[in-house]
This record gives sequence, structure tokens and C-alpha cells, in this order.
Amino acid sequence: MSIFETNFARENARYEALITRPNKVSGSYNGIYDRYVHPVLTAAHAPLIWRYDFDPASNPYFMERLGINAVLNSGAIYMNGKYYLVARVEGNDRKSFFAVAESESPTEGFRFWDFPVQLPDTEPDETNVYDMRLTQHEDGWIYGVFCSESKDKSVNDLSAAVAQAGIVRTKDLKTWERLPNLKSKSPQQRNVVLHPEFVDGKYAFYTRPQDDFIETGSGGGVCFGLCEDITDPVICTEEVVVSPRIYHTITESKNGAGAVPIKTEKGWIHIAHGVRNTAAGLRYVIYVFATDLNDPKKLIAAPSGVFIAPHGRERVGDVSNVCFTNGAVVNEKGEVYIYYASSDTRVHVAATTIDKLVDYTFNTPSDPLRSVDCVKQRCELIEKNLKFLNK
Ligand code: M1P
Repeated sequence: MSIFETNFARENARYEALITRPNKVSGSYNGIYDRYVHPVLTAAHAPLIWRYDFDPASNPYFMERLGINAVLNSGAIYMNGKYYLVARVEGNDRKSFFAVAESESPTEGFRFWDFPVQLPDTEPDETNVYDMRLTQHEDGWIYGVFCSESKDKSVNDLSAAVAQAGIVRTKDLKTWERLPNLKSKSPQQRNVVLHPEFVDGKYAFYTRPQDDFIETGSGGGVCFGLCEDITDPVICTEEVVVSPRIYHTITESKNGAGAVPIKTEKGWIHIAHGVRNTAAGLRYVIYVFATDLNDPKKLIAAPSGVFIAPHGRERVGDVSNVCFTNGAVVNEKGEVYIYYASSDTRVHVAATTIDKLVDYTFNTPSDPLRSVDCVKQRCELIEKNLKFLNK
């Protein structure tokens, strides 16, 4: 066999073994959700036809020509009995793009379609796109809201950038119509999510106003605003804070909406991310809050602290100490699958149910915000437990 044939056969076999590898629940337990042992998507899940030139004449060593650096923050949707992830795929060139991976199982077997999403090129200054949230809206469209990043030409700083919310819509995840970027009063927007239902007859967005590309500055947290016309998307109301940044909590530095809110009998459940600063840099964790069914800007539950934090090998990657989600699905059995990326490098899944998520959201105590009160809160739990143990 030629070098090409040997390398091609080996890599093809490795790829198929990876895609068909069974996944299983990991040993860690909290009663809230199950983590899975293997990531569901990694850079190695990128099809070989995306990366290698398959022509032995032009690629005698079967050398990678267009490498993939990471597969991360993934939108998710459950349709017609199948699970679809619209992942952020980052090439070795640092540019991200979107690609659809499909599986009949929520926890394993995700295989990318042959071609990545080819977005209509309507924003000439746009350099990078990432982190699509997929909303199955009651108007019949599936919307993808993502970060559209451009260089900030107004300042003399090579890395200055502007983040806006790009919007596309589709019926089949194959043909995508691009709509104008969302306009709001904030100079920058990232982590914008479209609510799945009309509110007061209007489209409703969870936004994250920010003064700067990285720092949210005066931005008070995850906000909510309405939009009359999705084809000319402008936030026409005040952006009111739904889930605030709070001193000495997991949202102190910033936070952002994550998965599209999940409708339950008790309220809309939001799975978001919160960020705090540390000597080792920013630490991103996933947290949960709930809003009112009839008024989704009204916070009705805020379980204390972290829902998912990076564990073990999840803690290391291109941007270490990060857990981030922009996609979760619910199937007809009431099972919930939360797709979260670790350290901006690969995508994992955590599985729970609507019942457990509701229990967690509405029965986990909220953060008392001061150590002395946290101790009181914990002592109450201990006293209650000791009574149960008859001590
Ligand atoms: O690197 C961590 C995350 O940083 C950004 O999130 P935020 O806007 O809240 O800082 C996003 O760019 C996200 O893609 C990334 O995972």
C-alpha cells in the first residue's frame, strides 16, 4: 500500500470508530442530571472530507490541509425524532462557522452533514460568526441567533471588535435566510436568544447589553426586550434586566442567556452562563433561573450558584475553566439533554428530565448573598437532616 493508502485507511477507521463509539453515564452524581463520559462532538468529529485532500496525486502523504481546531458551543433542536446540533466549528485559522451534526440518540453517534452551513453573505464587515441559539418559534420558522463579529474600525486598536446579534431562519436546517442584524440601544450585543413564543404579539429577545467587546460594563445582566418585526429587527422597548449580575456571585463579571428557555408548568426555565474573575482568569459556569409563564421578563426562581461547572478534563482547553451552553432539547418523554461546551474546545451532554429540572429550579434555595446567611441556610438543612436521622 502507498503512504497515502495506509494513512487514509487508518484515519478513516479511526474516524468511524469515534463516531460510532457508545457513550455512557459517568460516575459523578448530584441527583440533578447525569454527565456522560465522552464528549458528543470534538474537533476529531469533523469529517475527513473537510480536512484532507483525498487526491493521492496532490496529497501523496494524506496530509491535513484545512485543520479543525475545536468544536464547541452548539445550538440544539429535537425534530422528527432526531437530535440536531448546530455547532460552532473553529478552523485552524481561528474563524468559526456553523455545521449541523445529526443523531438518532441524544448522547452519542453525532455525525456532521457533508457541508457546513453556508450563510448568506449579507454583512460585508463580518469577520467571524459563533454560538447559534436555535429557536423553534410559534410563527413556524426555526430561527438561529448568533454572534456576528466585525472589526471595530472606529478606534486605532488592532483587536477592537464589535459583537452584534445575527439572525437567520430556516425550516429544514439546510436552506437559511439571513435577516438583518438585531438593532438595540447597546453598542454591542452577544448571547442573544429569541423567545419561542410571541409576547404581547411581538417577538421577544433575551439580550446582553455590553459597553465593550469583552466587558459588559454598565450592562446589568441578561435583559429582555420586544421587537415588532423580525425582518427589520429592532428592540423597541427598554431592555429590562431579567437575571442581574450580582457582586460576589457566579455572575459578578457578566452573564448571558444560554439555551432557549424551556416551557414547564411552573415557568420558563433558563439555562444560562455566569462569569466571575479569578487570579487564573475568567471562570465560566452554567446556572439556572426561571421566569413567569405569562411574563417571561419576570424572575420567579433563582437557585443558588452553579448548575454545571467544568469537571476534571473539562477544565482544560483553548480557554480553560469554561462551561458554556447555548443548546438544550426536550423530547416527548420529558427527557432534557443539555449540550454544553468545556473550555471552548469540545461539546458534552448532561441528561435530566423536566420533573427533575423543575424540582431543582423551584426547590433549590436561592443565594443569601452573605457568608453568615449561607451558614444559617446550611445549618437549617443540617438540623432538618439530623431530625430525620433521629439524632
Ligand atoms: O470564552 C468563553 C466564552 O466567551 C464568550 O462569552 P461572553 O460573551 O459571556 O464572554 C463567548 O464568546 C463564548 O463563545 C465563549 O465560549
